[in-house]
Amino acid sequence: MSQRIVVHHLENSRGNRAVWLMEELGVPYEIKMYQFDSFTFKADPALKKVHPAGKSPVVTDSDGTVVAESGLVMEYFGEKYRKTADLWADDKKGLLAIKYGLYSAEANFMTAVSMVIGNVRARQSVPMGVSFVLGKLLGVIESRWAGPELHRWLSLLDQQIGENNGFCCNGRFTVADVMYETNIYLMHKFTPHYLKDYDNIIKWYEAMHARPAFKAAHEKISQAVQTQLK
Ligand SMILES: N[C@@H](CCC(=O)N[C@@H](CS)C(=O)NCC(=O)O)C(=O)O
Repeated sequence: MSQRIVVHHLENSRGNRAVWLMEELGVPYEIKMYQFDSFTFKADPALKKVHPAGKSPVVTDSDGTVVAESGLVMEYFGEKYRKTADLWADDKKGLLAIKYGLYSAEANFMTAVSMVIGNVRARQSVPMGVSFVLGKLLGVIESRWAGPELHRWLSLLDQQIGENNGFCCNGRFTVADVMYETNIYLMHKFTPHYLKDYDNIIKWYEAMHARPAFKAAHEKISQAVQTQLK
């Protein structure tokens, strides 16, 4: 069986990573759009027919292989196309650095991002009467645990970028940059004040968004939303 790669993408989701990756790799692919349920914020159950986790991103390769988890999508396709697009590494040190990026972006780092954003949004949405007490409690969680934890990962990323020629690792653009962009995008959108002291991250983030492949990915996602969801 040989067909095009299909990126199964939920609107406004980590699925952006997979589309951007395809553009950087320069391979033929198509986007199949799915929607979040506006009440439960869960994905369209149709995604479970592609992979039982039912989450985005999930990618069907041209031979029918299904790859779920954004980190694994980066690894599988980065490795597969390493000869035609240099987003991967062949040496042990380089591979470890890339894989560290793939694991850490979705593990502790994303947990801290979710905690802080969830906390800030919860404080904004609690009803007036309970907001004082609940707000205080959430504020303590953020200032004592989630905030410092997030700063730990932001400091480390900022340092990595400073030591790697303006990229996340290996002194050049790799799949790890694609992965971390979503973390910073979320911070930028919901809690930008957290980023203000991280000059390397801010410069890197702007450079990522200026990449032709990044722009092309977002253009294709907009077209897919228009043609498939509206
Ligand atoms: N660790 C997974 C997370 C995937 C994930 O949680 N995706 C969200 C969108 S950003 C999703 O599909 N949510 C819908 C749902 O949970 O039903 C990855 O990196 O791919």
